[in-house]
Amino acid sequence: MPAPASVRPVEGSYAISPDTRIRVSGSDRSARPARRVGDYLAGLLRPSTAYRLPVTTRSGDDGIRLRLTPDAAGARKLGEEGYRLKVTGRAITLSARSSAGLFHGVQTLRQLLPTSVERTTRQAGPWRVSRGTITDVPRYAWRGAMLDVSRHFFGVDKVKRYIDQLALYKINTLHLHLSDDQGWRIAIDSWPRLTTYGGSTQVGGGPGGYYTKDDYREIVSYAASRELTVVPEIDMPGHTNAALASYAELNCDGVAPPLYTGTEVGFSSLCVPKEVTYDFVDDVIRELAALTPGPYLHIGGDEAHSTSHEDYVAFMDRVQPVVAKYGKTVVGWHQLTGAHPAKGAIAQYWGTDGSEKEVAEAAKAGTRLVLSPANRAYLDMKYDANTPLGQSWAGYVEAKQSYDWDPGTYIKDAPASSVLGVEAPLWTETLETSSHIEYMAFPRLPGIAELGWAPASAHNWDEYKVRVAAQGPRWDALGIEYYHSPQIPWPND
Ligand code: TNX
Repeated sequence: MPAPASVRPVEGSYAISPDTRIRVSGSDRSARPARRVGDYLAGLLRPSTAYRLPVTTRSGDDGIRLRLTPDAAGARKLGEEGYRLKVTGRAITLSARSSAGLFHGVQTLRQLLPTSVERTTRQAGPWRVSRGTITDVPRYAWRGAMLDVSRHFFGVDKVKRYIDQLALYKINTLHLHLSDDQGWRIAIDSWPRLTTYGGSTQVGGGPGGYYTKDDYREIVSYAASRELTVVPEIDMPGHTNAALASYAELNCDGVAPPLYTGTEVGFSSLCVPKEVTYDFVDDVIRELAALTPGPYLHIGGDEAHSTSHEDYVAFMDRVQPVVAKYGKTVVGWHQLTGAHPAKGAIAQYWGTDGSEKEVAEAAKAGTRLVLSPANRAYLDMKYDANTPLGQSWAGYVEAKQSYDWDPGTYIKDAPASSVLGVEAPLWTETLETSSHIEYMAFPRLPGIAELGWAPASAHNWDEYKVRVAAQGPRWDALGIEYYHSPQIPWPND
């Protein structure tokens, strides 16, 4: 899970034993990326197997071999993130062109082992892996998950926990919704009140919180260690009450509104005609870009109901070049396509039927699309009327509804080549803890991950539901409290 592109099974198995070594190829320096993945794999396997599993650069034809082969004949087709996993009676050989490919291959290897491998105490084994060859490449380059840390704040450890869960299903993009009406969550040195005041509460009036720059760097580097790129979002010009409350001069009337702890949307706007607005935006984007090794910066742009259309267009015309000036590619919610998306911009679609003409037109003109249809990919939608958490404005989204659509043909009249990938957003108006996150994300998240990774030809609900069911015991072992969807034949239910 997600379904691999190609699997060729062979009779028999390889058994990981107390003597197994993890061999990483290459001389010291060139072996470094493979060694990182080797260390990560050893860290996963040691607690439950209680084997030593030394990671070594000494070559050999046995053990678990991680090979970085960027230029090998035949490796080309593995692309940036693909891998080949070959299991014989004597060795497990994982090859890829990049550490990302090796890392994704390790996630596959994990799933080939008994679910008890996920436990953190010593388990019985044996640790057998079926023989055969898996050759696997993703369908899409952007396989994302978004976490809204504004409506409720989630600290570094909770974000890391979610990152580990995303990595299981080869998600490679973590979009953090860092600002909204209810809270500003990332320290900006030139506008300190954004966090000290604007970050001091959340939905329901709790204490909120924010990331210092060091906290944020820690998230970015942890994500990188799991081969995820962080895409930071500052939502503008709407969804800005926390900023407007922190600095009176950002308001057209010069009066700071109170902090906001409710869940209405669409009532706030930066002041488009004021010059100070662009000083503010420039400072925020400059500081955020400096914290961002990835290529993307998300500027929001949704639900700007308190900004006139004319102002919205003027604002986006001025702000997109600022993102480019600081070396980043613009991402915006799909309302950006109603303005003038910059060359190379990415629009994130969150509608519910793919019929918006301006989205298709922008796609034809070169805007790339990330698909997050709210009635499919929104992890904060209730599963059914009885779901205790979440919202239902886009309807109920059960597991099948979430999985059963095709990103390649979803937006009417958009070229399939404009689709960069998929993303599962998790808005947190009603969510406060890691268990809340997990209950909403599982089992839907792996379904969206599969739409992003598996070839379209593998798409089949009846087969998918059996494969996702098999993940349940793994989630139990990992301490993930998932929703036991009645549509899925869980083995333990
Ligand atoms: C719509 S989706 C929003 C968010 C809410 C979400 C709740 C989008 C771009 N805007 O502000 O949190 O619905 O489901």
